This record gives sequence, structure tokens and C-alpha cells, in this order.
Amino acid sequence: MFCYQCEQTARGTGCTTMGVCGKTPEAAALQDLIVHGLKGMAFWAHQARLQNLSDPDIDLHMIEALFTTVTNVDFDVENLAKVAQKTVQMRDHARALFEKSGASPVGAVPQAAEKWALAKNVEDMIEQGRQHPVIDPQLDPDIQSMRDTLLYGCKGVAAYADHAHILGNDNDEIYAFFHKALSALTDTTLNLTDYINLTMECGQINIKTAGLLNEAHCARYQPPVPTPVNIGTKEGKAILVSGHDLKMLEELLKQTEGKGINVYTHVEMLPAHGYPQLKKYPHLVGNFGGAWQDQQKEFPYFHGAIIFNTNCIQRPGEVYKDRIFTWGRVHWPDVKHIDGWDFSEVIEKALQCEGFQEKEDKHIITGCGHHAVIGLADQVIEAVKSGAIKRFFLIGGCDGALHGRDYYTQLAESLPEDTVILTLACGKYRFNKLDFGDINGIPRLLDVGQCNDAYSAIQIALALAEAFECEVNDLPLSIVLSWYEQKAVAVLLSLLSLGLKDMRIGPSLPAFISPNVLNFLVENFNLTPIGNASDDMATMLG
Ligand code: SF4
Ligand code: SF3
Repeated sequence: MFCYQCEQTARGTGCTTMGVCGKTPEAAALQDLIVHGLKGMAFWAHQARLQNLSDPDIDLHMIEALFTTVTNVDFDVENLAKVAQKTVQMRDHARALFEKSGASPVGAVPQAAEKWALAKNVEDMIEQGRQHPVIDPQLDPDIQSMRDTLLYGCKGVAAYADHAHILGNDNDEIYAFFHKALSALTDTTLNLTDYINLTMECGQINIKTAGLLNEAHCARYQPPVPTPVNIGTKEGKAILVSGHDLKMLEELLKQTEGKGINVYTHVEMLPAHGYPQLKKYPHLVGNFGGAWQDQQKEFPYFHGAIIFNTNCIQRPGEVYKDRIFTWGRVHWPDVKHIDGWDFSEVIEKALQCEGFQEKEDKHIITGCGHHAVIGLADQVIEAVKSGAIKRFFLIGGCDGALHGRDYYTQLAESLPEDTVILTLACGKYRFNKLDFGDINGIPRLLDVGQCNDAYSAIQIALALAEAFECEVNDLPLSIVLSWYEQKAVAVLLSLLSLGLKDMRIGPSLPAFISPNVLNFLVENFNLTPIGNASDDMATMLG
């Protein structure tokens, strides 16, 4: 196997014998086979779209299958084989759709789009996947680097597009981009500039997708409002929901009403508490635990059922394996997967578990998205003009298991009291339980939401730039990102596509960025690796 798509990749270069995440070589081979098949499907879907032909089944399969291959989503060989099977069917379906037009394909038909047949059994499929590794040793390393950046960016966008689709929000331009981009991954006529342009387009498409998702969340649940969230426990039976999908949480809340079960959020579900139409459920009682990488340590102490609706799942410990469930794209071998919207089994399990006693703890605040922050615009502008707020720091992104992430805690902790921190995604767990106080009633720590709410942070930055009649790059704003998986790649591409400069990124640089591509990012965007928290702070404040 070879996989280097996430930040915890082995030795900082690539997982070759077993994923640090727990992905087996067999699962890795099947994921490679799925990506290979998707490139073929994308070729025909793109050709069909050039003839004004499309099919929602092909579009949906693209986002679901790409999301399946995101880090910490699907570890189950049986399910991955099913996804590979469907990919080949959809490739043939896309080809038949194009052939209806009677046109000839534009450009050469790549090998991925030929009529290769899928092996009959899973073992042979795995072998087949091994013939299509991510790295092509014949390829120019910079082209390889840009192709991988584009692929990983698309995987991230696919996750957000899937959430939006689940809420009934689709956008044809987004689907068309997936087909164009994955088709471009096999196009040998494209040069480095073409791929750079495609990655920037991917960034723009990600903003559109996250905007679509934000619109869906706000329409269904009303815009989030600042909300204190209990991190203690309430007396009663319990279910913990981990992931990002709000609709799944809503359905579970409906099905647990009046059953004496309290529902807790985990990691990226925390921002759910800020939405009026979710917080109205009195049995949505609090947030449990730290970031995703702490689950094996913390879940033995969650005395109820646990369900993952998206990443990041880790190998379940024996102590809690029998009370953990997966949903949506998430799969783990031998862990019960809930298909569809009936959560009776999860509820049944929660009722069999011990539950919790009342335990008071502190409250943390979430729900500070752009609606809430822009609502405070006059106060914020006044505080900046009077010098009460000297600078904003956007410190956000993914958390992770590897060392080097204390940097984000140290940075947040040591920022002067006349600075405001905007944060989002699970990287916030490095500091979101600390007390930062407020500036003239404006909380110094503003939790903008999930990683997809990077969209909301962008809206805040744009509103500030408008208020101060300047460019976003000229705002008193420093951006410090932590990355782990492919959604963070999509978010980074979005920020770069907006022309944002001087961002810092860590804890390490992506292994798939070649030295020349890195030079390009440094020269054009002054993208800088994080260093030492106090030196970086001094530079940013300077
Ligand atoms: Fe390794 Fe990350 Fe790939 Fe898992 S997703 S195999 S940890 S690079
Ligand atoms: Fe975290 Fe997995 Fe990326 Fe949505 S939960 S941000 S890592």
C-alpha cells in the first residue's frame, strides 16, 4: 500500500505497510481501486455533460464514493468492495449516457475509462486495486503533487456536498466540477498551470459547497446563536453522536423524545447546540470528551450507545465495541452499521446501558457563526476603532494525534488580552475549554462552528473588510491553520483561491506537496509552516 493523504502519514512520507489510522493494506487497495474507477466514471460523465447530458445517480455516486475514501471514514473491506462494484456500474452507466449523444469523446479515452471489468471476488479486487496505486513513478513529481492536491481537495468538497445533499441542497455546477476535475487527473495533456488553476477552482467550488450547506443548515435549523454547552453529564440513559451530520442528529433527537435518553455531542457535532431548531430539544444535553483522537481513552467512560455519522472513527476498543454504531459513509468491520433513518437499535442499546449520574461541569460557548458575529458588527467595529481589539486570530482546522499540536494551545493561551480568537473545526479542542474572558462584552473566543463553517469565517472576514473599506489581506487578522485530513485541504484551497496571504499551517506540511509546489505557495501566498508559538505570535503581532 501507499497512502500519504493525511497529516499523520507514517514518517511524514507515506503509510506503506499499514495505515497509522488503522487502514489495512486491503482497504487501501480497494480505496485506490475506487478512485481509479471514479476517474473513469468522471471521464464519461464529463463527456456527457459536454453534450448537456447528466444523471443525478452518477453525481450522487461521485460524492458518496469520494467521501468513502476520506481519512477515518471507511475501514471495512466488504463495504469498500461494494462501493468499487457500484463505481464500475456507474462508469458503464456514464459511458452509455454519453454514447446516447452519438458524439465522439473529446480527447483520448484514458485507461481508467476503458471497459475494464471488476474482479469477481474481494481478494481479486484487492489485487486489482494494487495495480492502480496513487503514485505513478513515471509521472513528473510536481504534476503528481498537483494531481494529488486536486484529488484530496475534491474528497473534502465531496464530504460537504454529501451533507448538503442529505439536506436536499444540490448544485449542478458542483457536480459538473467533480467530473471535470477527476477526469483531468487522467489527462496527460495538462501542465502544471492547468492543475494550479483547477486546484484554485476546487477552492472556489468548496466555498460554494460550504455555502450551500450553510444555507441548508440555517434554513432547516435557523442560524446558530451563541449558546453555552454543558460539558458535564445529566442523569439518565445516554447516546453520543460523533461526526458532522446535523440531519442524522435531528432524526435521532426526534426518535429519542420522551424515552429518558439524553443525547450528547462529540467533537464536530458540538456546534449543533447553537442551532435553535436543534437546541429546542431538551434532551440534547451536552458535549462529551475531547477531540476525535481521544476516543479510545474516553469512550470506555461513556456509559451509553455511541454513533458515528462521519469521520473520524478509530479502531473501537473492546470495552465499548458492542455499543458503537456507524451510519452513512462510516464503516468499521464488525461494527453494526445503521442503514437509513431508523435508530431503534441504537436506542435499544442505550436503554440497556448504565447511563450517567448528574455531574456538574463547566459550560463552553458555541454558535458564533457569521450571523451572530455580524450581528455584533457595530460593537466589534467600535472596539477595533477604539483600540480595545488590536487583532483577530483565526486559529482553526483539524486536531490530530501526532505531536506538535500543543503549538495551537500555546499560541491561543499566550495571545494578548486585546486580541480575539475565531476558531472552527475540531482543532478548537486544543483550547476551547480555557477561559479567555471578553472585550467590552465581546467574547475573546468565538467558536464559528464545524470545519465547513470556514465558509462562515470567510463571511466574517469579508464583512470586516467591507466595514473597514479594505482588502481582507489588510485586516488586522492572522490565520493559523491546523490540518489533518482532506476536508482541511479543501478549506486551504478555498482560502488560497480568495488570494489570502501570510497564512501559517501545521503541525507539518502535507507529504504530497513537492518542493517546487511548496515554493510556488511560498512565493505567491507566503504560506508559512508554523514554528515556535511565541516567535510566531511576535511576528504576527508585529
Ligand atoms: Fe496513512 Fe493517513 Fe492514509 Fe491512513 S489516511 S493510511 S494514516 S496517510
Ligand atoms: Fe476533525 Fe476528523 Fe478534520 Fe471537520 S473530526 S475537522 S479531523
